[in-house]
Amino acid sequence: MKRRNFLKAILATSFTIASTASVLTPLSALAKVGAKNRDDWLTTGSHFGAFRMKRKNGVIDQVKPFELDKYPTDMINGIKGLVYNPSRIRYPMVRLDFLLKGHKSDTRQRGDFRFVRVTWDQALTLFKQSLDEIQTNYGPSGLHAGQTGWRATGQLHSCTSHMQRAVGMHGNFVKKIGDYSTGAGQTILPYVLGSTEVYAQGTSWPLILDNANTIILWANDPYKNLQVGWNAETHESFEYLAQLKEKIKQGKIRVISIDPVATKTQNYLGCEKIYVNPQTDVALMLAIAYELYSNNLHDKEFIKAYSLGFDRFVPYLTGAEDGIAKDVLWAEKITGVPSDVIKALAKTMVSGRTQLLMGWCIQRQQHGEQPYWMAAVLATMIGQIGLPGGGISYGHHYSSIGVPSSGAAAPGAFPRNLDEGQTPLFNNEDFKGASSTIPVARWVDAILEPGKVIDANGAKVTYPDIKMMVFSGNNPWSHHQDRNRMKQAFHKLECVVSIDINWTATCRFSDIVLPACTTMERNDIDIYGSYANRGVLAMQKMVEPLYDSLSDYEIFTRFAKILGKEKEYTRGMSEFDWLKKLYNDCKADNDGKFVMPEFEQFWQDGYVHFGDGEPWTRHADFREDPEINPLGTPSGMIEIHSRKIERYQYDDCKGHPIWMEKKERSHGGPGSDKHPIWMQSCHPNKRLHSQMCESQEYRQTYAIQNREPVYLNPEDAKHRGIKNGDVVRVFNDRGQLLAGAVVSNNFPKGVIRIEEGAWYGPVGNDGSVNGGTEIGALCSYGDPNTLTLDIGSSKLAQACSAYTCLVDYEKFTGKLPAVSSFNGPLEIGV
Ligand SMILES: Nc1nc2c(c(=O)[nH]1)N[C@H]1C(S)=C(S)[C@@H](COP(=O)(O)OP(=O)(O)OC[C@H]3O[C@@H](n4cnc5c(=O)[nH]c(N)nc54)[C@H](O)[C@@H]3O)O[C@H]1N2
Ligand SMILES: Nc1nc2c(c(=O)[nH]1)N[C@H]1C(S)=C(S)[C@@H](COP(=O)(O)OP(=O)(O)OC[C@H]3O[C@@H](n4cnc5c(=O)[nH]c(N)nc54)[C@H](O)[C@@H]3O)O[C@H]1N2
Ligand SMILES: [Mo]
Repeated sequence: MKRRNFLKAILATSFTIASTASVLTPLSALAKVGAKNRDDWLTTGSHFGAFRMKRKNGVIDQVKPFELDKYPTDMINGIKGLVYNPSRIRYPMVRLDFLLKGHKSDTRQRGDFRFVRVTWDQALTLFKQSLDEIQTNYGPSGLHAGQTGWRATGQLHSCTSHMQRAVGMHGNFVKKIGDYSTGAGQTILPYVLGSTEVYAQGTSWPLILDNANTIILWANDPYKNLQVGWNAETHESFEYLAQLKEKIKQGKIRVISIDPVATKTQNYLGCEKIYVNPQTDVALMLAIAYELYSNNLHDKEFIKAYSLGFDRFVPYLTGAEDGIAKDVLWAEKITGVPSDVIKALAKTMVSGRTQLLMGWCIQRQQHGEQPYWMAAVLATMIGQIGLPGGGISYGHHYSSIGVPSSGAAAPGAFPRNLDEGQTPLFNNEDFKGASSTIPVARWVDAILEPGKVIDANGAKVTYPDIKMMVFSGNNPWSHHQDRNRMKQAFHKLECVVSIDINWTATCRFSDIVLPACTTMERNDIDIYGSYANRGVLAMQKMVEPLYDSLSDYEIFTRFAKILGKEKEYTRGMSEFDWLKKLYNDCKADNDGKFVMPEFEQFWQDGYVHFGDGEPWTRHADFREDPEINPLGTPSGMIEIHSRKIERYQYDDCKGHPIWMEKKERSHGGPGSDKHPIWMQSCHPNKRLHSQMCESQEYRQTYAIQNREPVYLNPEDAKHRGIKNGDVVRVFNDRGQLLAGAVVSNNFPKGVIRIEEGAWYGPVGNDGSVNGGTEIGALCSYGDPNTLTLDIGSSKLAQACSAYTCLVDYEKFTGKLPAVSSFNGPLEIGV
């Protein structure tokens, strides 16, 4: 059938389901799509680190870590599977009913996985027509294309930028503020310490190792989480963790990890551990503060010289205000930490130099602002902020923070926004009274309750009436909370577009799906070592894009052409023109400071090294002179009490940090009589969120009966008749999933872990893929966000609260459905 008659014909024909997912093309058949023969080692980079790769017969054959990477992650073994796997999107595809009825389609069919193959031209034209329809009927408040996520590394092809620039050339759209990672933390800390802190470079590891007597790892698992980075990761932090391990062994540094579970870092370092009941850290911090205060161990000089509002906080601490002293006995009941342990911990913190290293997990829960604020109060009372090896950090588990930066200028990126003077086709800025920016994790709320006014960070946000969403470089059907609520919201959307490499659940619940290629199928450059900024890395194409996939640059160049704006989009430059420009701009910025060869030489070498950086202490300048170097807070001081926040008059974020009960909490908290188990959905040890779940062979290194592992406490599991390797049904009133049991002493009673990023694979009661549309459908693989709670952290940050989540579980005894997550759609033939 001629392609141009395709759409007409499709409207006239009845459909049969041709086959479930196409069979994976054997590697040998892919050989013919290989790039021109260059079978020497090529260089590329990824969130997982930099690699050298070698082809054989046009197929990626060997992958080895970059020479400078002394601590490569095990995930290197999953890299090849990112390119070759059955989840790859092969062609542009359109959901069957959307192809038939466009914006009047039956949106309840979304998720039934029936898609039709179309040409790139057809897909991009449909995409543009949908945008036309939305802009015409609703204006920019009807379109949300503002979500971001862990798009692949690379300064040129960074896919979300491409999508937003191109869609922005068509018209304006709703955007987001904040992120899922640190939503609560990055909102509260500017009030307290004057910057987000979470994304700031921290005190250098060498200074911490030389000066700290005690390191507190609070909700922090760096040994797991430093395997990946925002840019190509160098893994230098692992050298410092190795030194730390040695120092612990020699008795030179004490490391105390405060965490409900035994973490990978604890097991690696062999450090001390304090178990705390989930979500109760603020109570523990308050009791430490009470100990310090009542024993006169707090640093009164420092508090006076560098902070504001301690006097407003003390009446709450002592109970003068509410009749409850936040003492160790009070905290013991809530936290499960024995009073003598709290007392000893308080004493330890003020004897010698103490470095607090906070993880991010405890602010991804209801009232997640509070532990971050209270930790800053504690650090202020200890009085070592601004000293090497003392004070507080909120980032040493992330992207090389703490590794001294080279100080070089990093290469810039392809522009996300329109160039100066460019205007969109639909030049309309009328959001009809709704907000044009909404808190990142509240978009599902907005779809469900358009027009609703909420509080957010001292302002009012009016939810726009979102009718269309475009996703690129993020996977909301992995990262967002409460799948069944998302299904309800998606029923209300007229059109959803996804640009991705793989058939993620987000694509499954979309109408137009566009295949992007991986970084191994295009040329790019990246910063080597996020915060370390160790150099510039060439990302050299290994193979041509598989199937019909294209680079994000090419996808949106073609799209811009349909808009009549190709030149505006590309500035008339090719992929290599851009790479040269980004490189040469960086070279000019570093002129006279860092030597960079000509582009051609760099491309041949694959790398430019900037050298090591200088050790540095966070907040040292503030400590040195708080008047000349004030913090960015309203007062320039550390704000233990914030007048600004107090003036907002929020019931869930007051003028100073307080302990508040959670909506759901295990260990005797609300909801625990019905669903007694706390589910933590921590970041995966062998993935980056949902990325690499598709890497088939590698997934088998951890999957249990093809399912995502659920980590269980031995006693709890035994009580439920469950042993290692069983399939378990985990459930609450929001949803249900299957997962494979791993019984482990690392997990205490009342706590389970299912790592986020496990691919959602809903099935109907009969096990069918189509049945995945049902509200309450069973997830066949084990996506924890089938169960999580979708509420804002508080009126302040309105951030993701995924860790406020109770569940129960049982041995699964029904007929085991096949996993529906990985094989792509049911392709409809005509
Ligand atoms: N329950 C629970 N939920 C969580 C969390 C949690 O701890 N618990 N953590 C939250 C946090 S901190 C985060 S950061 C988010 C992460 O959420 P996301 O950033 O959405 O997660 P990823 O799985 O990395 O999604 C990236 C998507 O981009 C696609 N992609 C990668 N490279 C390219 C490319 O070159 N082109 C195109 N077009 N697409 C590409 C990938 O295939 C993938 O589908 O999850 C959040 N959700
Ligand atoms: N391998 C790998 N590394 C990653 C990522 C990945 O996907 N894979 N993602 C990256 C991203 S985007 C982010 S945002 C960071 C996430 O960084 P974090 O959010 O810090 O990481 P998590 O591992 O989810 O959680 C850290 C620790 O917090 C503990 N914890 C959870 N709840 C509580 C609590 O109530 N109290 C206490 N005391 N402890 C608690 C957990 O048990 C866990 O050991 O990781 C980054 N690094
Ligand atoms: Mo994150």
